[in-house]
Amino acid sequence: MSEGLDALVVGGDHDRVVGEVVDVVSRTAPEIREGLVGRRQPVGGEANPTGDTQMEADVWADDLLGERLRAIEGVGEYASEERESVVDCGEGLSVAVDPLDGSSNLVSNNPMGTIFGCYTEPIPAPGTALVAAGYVCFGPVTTMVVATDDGAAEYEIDGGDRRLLEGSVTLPREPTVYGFGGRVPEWSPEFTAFAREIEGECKPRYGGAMVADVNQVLSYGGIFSYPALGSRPAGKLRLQFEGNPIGYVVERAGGRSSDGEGSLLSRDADELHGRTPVHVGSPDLIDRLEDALA
Ligand code: AHM
Ligand code: MG
Repeated sequence: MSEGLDALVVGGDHDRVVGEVVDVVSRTAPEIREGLVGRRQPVGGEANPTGDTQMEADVWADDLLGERLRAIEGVGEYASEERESVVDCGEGLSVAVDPLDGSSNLVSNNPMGTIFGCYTEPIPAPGTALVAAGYVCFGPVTTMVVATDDGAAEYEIDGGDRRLLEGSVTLPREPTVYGFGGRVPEWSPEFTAFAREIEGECKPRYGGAMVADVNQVLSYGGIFSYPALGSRPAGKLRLQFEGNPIGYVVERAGGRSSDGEGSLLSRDADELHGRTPVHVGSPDLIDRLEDALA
């Protein structure tokens, strides 16, 4: 296992499996990055199981990660945002992946990421069953944040190597940036009123890829939300592949996550592709948001 991860204890028998999952995701990241060339168009205009446009790179990255993660002894299930159903592969941890989060940014060549979560229960599972989660951020350089119950660490990925940047990622207390998804007329009056307050306190930074938008909240402090919308009362983002893993990472970095009422991690997991409003960031701002929405 690379430098730094051993500082993050997963516990029990899960250490080795989580370590291998992290290794596979980080070793595959440079290949995914290179393989994006020539795969930036939609797959014959088709939609993925949740109705969004599937890009050629989405399918390709899912195949690559799926094949490698399923081969790990101790991975019992593989689930992906790009697949209709969960793939059973034996006994062990259930791994949920969003192979290319924010892949609509392929068209405009903006940042994207890969998200993963390791659950101790069959998927769909609640966030309380996560023992590790993380993401790769394909920005100007490739970085990775990995969280376990012990905390969060950030790495730079250079070729096949994962180099530790920060062994204890901590969300800055002072809020600086915000990014809110969806069209403003679709927001509830309560969320709109909260957004007006935040606009006076922080700088807008919304890029259309949650991984990159959350990564800057972890870097500078602030808040990211994809709220409930008039046309989508459950919001856009999926609990298994996006809300839970990102909520887990932010909480382990000292922030808070919320579905508008309480931690994303305590939300019931009823459907594989179920959606949820997602709010993550500095604890004070998430407290204020929950008060505003109450
Ligand atoms: P995807 O996983 O299919 O790429 O969709 C999720 C992405 C998130 O990364 C991002 O926060 C959101 O969709 C952006 O949506 P919008 O285009 O409505 O701003
Ligand atoms: Mg996504």
